[in-house]
Amino acid sequence: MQTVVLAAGAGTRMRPLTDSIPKPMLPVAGQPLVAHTIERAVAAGASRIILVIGYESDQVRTYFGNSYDGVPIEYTVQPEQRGTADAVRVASQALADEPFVVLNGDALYDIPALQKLYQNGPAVGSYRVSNPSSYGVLQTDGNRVTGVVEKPIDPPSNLINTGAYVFPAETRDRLDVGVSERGELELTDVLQAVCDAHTVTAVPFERWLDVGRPWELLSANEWLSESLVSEQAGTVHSDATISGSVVVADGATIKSGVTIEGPAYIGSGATIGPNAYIRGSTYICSNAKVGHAVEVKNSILFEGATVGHLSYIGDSLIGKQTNFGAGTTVGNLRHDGEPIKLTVKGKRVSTGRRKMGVVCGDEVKTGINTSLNPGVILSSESFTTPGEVVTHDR
Ligand code: TTP
Repeated sequence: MQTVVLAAGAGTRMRPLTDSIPKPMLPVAGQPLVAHTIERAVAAGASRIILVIGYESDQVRTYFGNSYDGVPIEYTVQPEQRGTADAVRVASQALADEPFVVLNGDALYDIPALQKLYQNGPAVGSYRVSNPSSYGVLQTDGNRVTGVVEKPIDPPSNLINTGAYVFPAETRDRLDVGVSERGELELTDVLQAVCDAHTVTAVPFERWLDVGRPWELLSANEWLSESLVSEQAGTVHSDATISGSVVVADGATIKSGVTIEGPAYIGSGATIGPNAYIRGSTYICSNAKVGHAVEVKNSILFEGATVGHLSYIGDSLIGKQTNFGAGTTVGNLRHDGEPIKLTVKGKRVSTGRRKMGVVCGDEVKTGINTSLNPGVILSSESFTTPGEVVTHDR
């Protein structure tokens, strides 16, 4: 079935990680986030992908080209991010007069449920949560969706909208919606109109993740690392110890005395060791370097990031071309055991995680023996002085 994947957003809640990378291209378990969404769509029955792009769109085009796994990819550009209904309206010009699927390009869906969704249109993917009030909540009558309410104080169900839809062909005539309370043209208003005119089925997802904020990128990496299949295309020293599912991509080098406990993905051109320790859902992107006596746990080191000597990095996101000085240590746990908070668009937000380290933009430089407190955000091109203890964002 023809499938629209929404990937035009600027990803402002992900900053500084999205300073130079569009959110759909953020690295997760060996490939960009939206590649996982597309891979899942293809496994579920997508016959053609229409990718809506906008912010830093060239990076998306360059990565995918004209197809993914034999399925053609076409691009439509949404010039201004006016909302999800507007994004689908832009894509609708490329749609054939047939039912179509819409997926959020920054969401991950479990494949069996996505397959069911493709086979049961008109449909919307639902996910059961204990705190529905902060989401779009589905009104249901048995399996039938009768409506959707945004962030209700008194939610009509525990089923939230996952941003996965199968729409009837005539929905293309319903995409001109009014501006919502939050000032956007929203697909949920389209969904409401479709629910009024058709029988729309709720298809429950067992697993679903909306990747909007930095710690959700870590969660995405944890989830998708579960299905990594070991591969050793790169060079692995005979004195290195590798266990669990570990991908050593072509051109990667694992030096003497390194221990890697998978799942882990070591990208092409990356160098690990000597004597480094990598563990727990870690993705070392291409051309990144992890040197002597460095431990990296449950983290993503973006392209070209370097942690040269005597450092600890836990539960962290380290931006492109960042350089950590020798002895840089990341704190990832509060002594009172409370969940770590992070600042998102100026507001302190609980990550819900007991373990969370730091979020670093591009080209950050830390001085030797820098200590970074849990939940600290370092903006792109910022630096710390030798011996500094960083307790606040910069
Ligand atoms: P959001 O996560 O709501 O928006 P965003 O990606 O711009 O992120 P942020 O709020 O942090 O700035 O978007 C949901 C999905 O819809 C996501 O895959 C991006 C896509 N989208 C578009 O394609 N066009 C749009 O105009 C908007 C608002 C979102």
